[in-house]
Amino acid sequence: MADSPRISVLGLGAMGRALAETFVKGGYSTTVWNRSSGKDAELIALGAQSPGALAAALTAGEVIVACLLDHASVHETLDPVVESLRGRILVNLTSTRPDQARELAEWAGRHDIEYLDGGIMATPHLIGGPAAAIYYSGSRRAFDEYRPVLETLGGAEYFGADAGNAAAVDFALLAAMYTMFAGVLHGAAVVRSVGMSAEDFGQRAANFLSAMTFSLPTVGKRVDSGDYSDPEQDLYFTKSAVDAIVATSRAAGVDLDIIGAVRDLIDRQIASGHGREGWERIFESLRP
Ligand code: FVH
Repeated sequence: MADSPRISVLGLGAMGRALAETFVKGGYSTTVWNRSSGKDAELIALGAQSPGALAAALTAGEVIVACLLDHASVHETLDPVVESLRGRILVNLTSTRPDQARELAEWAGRHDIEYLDGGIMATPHLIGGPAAAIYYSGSRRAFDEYRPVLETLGGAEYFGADAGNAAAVDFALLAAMYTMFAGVLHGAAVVRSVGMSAEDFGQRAANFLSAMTFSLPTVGKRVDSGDYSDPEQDLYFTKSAVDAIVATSRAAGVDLDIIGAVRDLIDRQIASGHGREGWERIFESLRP
């Protein structure tokens, strides 16, 4: 594409390769670099440049997209070549914690590098398609100017100048995902006692949970209001259900760590005198 920004992608793991391939196929002049050799062959065949030396890959790009293992590997890679980054846009799609994203933004600022931090909410095969979303925070100017580049990879959403914001939202969603998946595995352990396979249970859980998640924004609205009166389901009701689930799990010989944690959150709110209020009030136990 004439006049479109030249992109350099650092890191050719599963995700970096998907990002680079999407840029090449999107018509961008794309240069790639990876710590170890041999991961660039398919990209070169598609039309990417791969000069070998990191400094050469950096100077080839106006926008530098880093997708490395972790925060430490970003510093390990970029610290020795920081002068080659001066005046460029660094889009860091490596998964980092919010404090690490802020540290990188501060480091970038000291070296005259414009910084955008990104959290990828997709797996490699989704990149470039409608199901891919990437959350960004940091330089608003860079996000606005390079938005078409970012949107090549998937939906692009901006979460503010604080570079740590995107990582906070990313990790909050991952917290929701991991606890939900752990809950499904708890259920799979329970149904093994009645001879159901985990695969069979997994399909039922997918159907049931998909049907239930419609209510999540309403749950969130109630939490935001801080008003848990007039509930659809109060904490006493929820306690009787969860106590029965705990007893069923115990009888099936299943560890109670996961469901017991939910019961404890409910019990704390009831002990504080909120039994007649909505079950969503367990949110208040999570942020004492
Ligand atoms: N894959 C996914 O589904 C997830 C989706 C959500 C976001 N993550 C994050 O993306 C980062 C990269 O993930 P990845 O899947 O590409 O990971 P790998 O295939 O393991 O590739 C890792 C690349 O990082 C290079 N690398 C590792 N350590 C160093 C280092 N010290 N210095 C320079 N490069 C390093 C590694 O190079 P090599 O081992 O091939 O030489 C790979 O290019 C990650 O933050 C995910 O959390 C992906």
